[in-house]
Amino acid sequence: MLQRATGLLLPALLLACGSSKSGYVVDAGPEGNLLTSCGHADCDGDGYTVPADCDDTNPLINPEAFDFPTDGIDNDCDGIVDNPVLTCETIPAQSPGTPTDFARAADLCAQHAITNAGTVFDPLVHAAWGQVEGLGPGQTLWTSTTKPQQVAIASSFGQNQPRQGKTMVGLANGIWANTDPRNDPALDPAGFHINDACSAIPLMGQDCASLTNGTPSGTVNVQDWAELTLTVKIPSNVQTAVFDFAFFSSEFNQWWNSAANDAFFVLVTSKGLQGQNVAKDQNGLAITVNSGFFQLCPAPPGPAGLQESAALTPCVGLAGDASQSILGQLAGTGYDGAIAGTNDTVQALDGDTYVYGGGSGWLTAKFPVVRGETLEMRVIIADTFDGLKDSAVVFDAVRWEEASEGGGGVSRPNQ
Ligand SMILES: [Ca+2]
Ligand SMILES: [Ca+2]
Ligand SMILES: [Ca+2]
Ligand SMILES: [Ca+2]
Repeated sequence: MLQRATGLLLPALLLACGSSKSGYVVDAGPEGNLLTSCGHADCDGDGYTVPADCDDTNPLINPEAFDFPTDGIDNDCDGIVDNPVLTCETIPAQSPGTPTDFARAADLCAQHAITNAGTVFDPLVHAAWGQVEGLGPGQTLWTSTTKPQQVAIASSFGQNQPRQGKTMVGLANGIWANTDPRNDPALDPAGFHINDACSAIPLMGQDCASLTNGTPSGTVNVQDWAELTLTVKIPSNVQTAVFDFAFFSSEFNQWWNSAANDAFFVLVTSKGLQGQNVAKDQNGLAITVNSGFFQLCPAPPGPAGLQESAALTPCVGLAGDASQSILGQLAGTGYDGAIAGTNDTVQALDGDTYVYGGGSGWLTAKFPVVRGETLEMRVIIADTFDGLKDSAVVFDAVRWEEASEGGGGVSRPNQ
């Protein structure tokens, strides 16, 4: 085919086809313009030929691209410029649904255009429930699987609505949506635990430190594991993956600033990451009751006596931090300290009265990806130390950005 080449385009075109049999041939056109022709079928090297490739000069435009809805370009070559963003909830035939149903609830949707395989491009390659294995007491093999009662495709959680579409993923390290997560029993058999969770999961140094309140250690144990494992094909024009989540824990505030903190991880294995967590605070620690995003009021590290109800009364479960809208995001979740008919304080064994329950509020995580790569995301919530006092997470709106975000990170979206 013939293409009109500009001075800017020509070097790129020559480079793109330099290794081909014939490459671009450059001729003077009738008006003195430079005309180029490509001597083979896939001039931009994106694996697609005309007409499936509706722009064979641009490797970012092809049926495996995501059609960004505001750029005026038919990025995915389905013949429609700027397709509306799809949502793809499925109604499970049987509760709680398959891992694939959960991935669809998180908005990993088949797209529009037909690939070389003859199917619609689908960023969801595979979904599965995860588990963690280790040696428990007596050196017996122990496995904590994701149990059906720990997971839900949720249309709401308290007052929290899905960030995209009509449903979202709910995971808990106890029974999902229990009205009193403080008093939920452990789901794994009593006495079983993993003696070295950091190597069993596995977790890198900084991620392991999240489980041990900042002290790198291999001795922490975990229980009541819930994990949705997603294998994802990144669209051919995407350099940043994005998702939203909100974490809630009844460990707060009794177990604030201790190693008995539950944690949320999204561990990514890709061309650039080797199983590291991409949902972390500004200090690089996972989202736990000790992370920066959790302690919204007062600001970390908080005043002396934070463990006491008096210090937290204006912050959690009562007045809340209105500027962050967190109180509203706790209401009705079971993590808002408001057990029906009672107040939101609990007497601890040491006689202290503490406020229970809190959350991170909705957060947005971004991480760098390589265009067209296939990666694995392990979306995990787990108990640490023991299986008591639950935490929960909602996970939603997996989406893409064309530009590179550098190292990525977590931020609070505009409410
Ligand atoms: Ca092509
Ligand atoms: Ca192309
Ligand atoms: Ca399109
Ligand atoms: Ca577009």
